[in-house]
Amino acid sequence: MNRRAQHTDWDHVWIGADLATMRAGAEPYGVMRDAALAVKGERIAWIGTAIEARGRVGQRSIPVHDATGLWITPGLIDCHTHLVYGGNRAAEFEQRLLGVSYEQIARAGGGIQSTVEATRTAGHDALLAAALLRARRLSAEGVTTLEIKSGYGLDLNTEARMLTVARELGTRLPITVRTSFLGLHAVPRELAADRQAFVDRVSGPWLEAIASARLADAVDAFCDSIAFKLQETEQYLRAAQALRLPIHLHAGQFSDIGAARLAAQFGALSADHLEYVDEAAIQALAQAGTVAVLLPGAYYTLRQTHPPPVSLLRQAGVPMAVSTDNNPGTSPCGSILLMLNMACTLFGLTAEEALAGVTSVAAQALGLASDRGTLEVGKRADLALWRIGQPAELSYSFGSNPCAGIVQAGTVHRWSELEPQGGREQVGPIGEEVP
Ligand code: DI6
Ligand code: FE
Repeated sequence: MNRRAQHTDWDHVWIGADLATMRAGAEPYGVMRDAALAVKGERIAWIGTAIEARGRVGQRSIPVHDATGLWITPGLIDCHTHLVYGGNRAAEFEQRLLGVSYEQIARAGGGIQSTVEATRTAGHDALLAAALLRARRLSAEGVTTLEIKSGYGLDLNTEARMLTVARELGTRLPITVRTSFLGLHAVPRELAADRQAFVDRVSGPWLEAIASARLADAVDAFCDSIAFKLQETEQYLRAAQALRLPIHLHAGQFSDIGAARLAAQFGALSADHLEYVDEAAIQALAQAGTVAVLLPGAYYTLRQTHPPPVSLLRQAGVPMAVSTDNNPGTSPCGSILLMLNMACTLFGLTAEEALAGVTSVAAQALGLASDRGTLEVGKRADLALWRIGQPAELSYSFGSNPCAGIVQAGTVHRWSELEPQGGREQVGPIGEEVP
């Protein structure tokens, strides 16, 4: 019998850290100071005071990590990304700097269509290599769960390839990947003359094929003035509902055509963007328990001026998540921490709401709230370790990364391993084992 198992129920314990548990309760951020957290297998096994932990550990041979001076939060959750794609759109960025709008570019056949071309021609390996780099950067900032959408294939083969690559990322990195089939993102060129044929195909045979290959954990659609109409979206969501697939919806990014209300009607897990949404729809989202996913990176990139109605969402009790929306067109953003800052500075979230937006609420947006998103005994041992003096620093500073390491499903990963080049110097000890 394993000596460790003989002596204790713990595989690892971090002692002396301050915890931002993100549990709802009296303390902001669910803070516990001078605390300890123990892990057994993939789960959090115990949380208590540092003093109590030292007593329990005694002479036993448990890997004890001195976490003095560190903060521990739940592993971060980036709940809305389009991280798998070919090429990039730097040339369109240059056009937009000259005054051409995103909508003009899209209507002229650029935008999403140009990424579709690049994604269709990229093979599996090229897509995977590019996506690995992007995902590693997020991982180095404490991300342990990542949602990835398809939607740049617009044919069944390429959509399936995108989702396959997304799933594969989860086996290459210490990250849980949740996939969404973004069936309705844009109409492909070859069906431009017959939108309905495309919607029928996506909602019928394609959705069935994706579902039966278990490539998607959920579905998504882009329901907006420059994308798909309410009725088209409804047809797709009905088909998804019949297959019992959970629903996310791009709603109100450019205009309010009633997409948020549709999300609520379908009991969607999340309605995303929500710059343009009326009060009645906000009430409907609250009633439905649908999470509002705020995406300040896209708002910033498009230089939009109409932020989501955060105080109305807050008053109505709609939970707010925050995400990168990592995509080549409107949010070529590799930093979840920058999104925390922008959610506060551009949208008016509190620093605590922003952190909840990438932990407890982001878990809810993915239907994973009972499993992760807070530090609680029994939850998955996905942790992020930080060299900060208080949790608000995660939202306050930008352009720097205080992540010291992560623990994913109970396994410890140091920051240096997660750097894209694999070798940046490690800055100081991160809860090194104490003999
Ligand atoms: N909304 C967005 O911001 C992205 N997709 C969507 O539905 C943009 C995608 C792109 O421009 O490539
Ligand atoms: Fe998006």
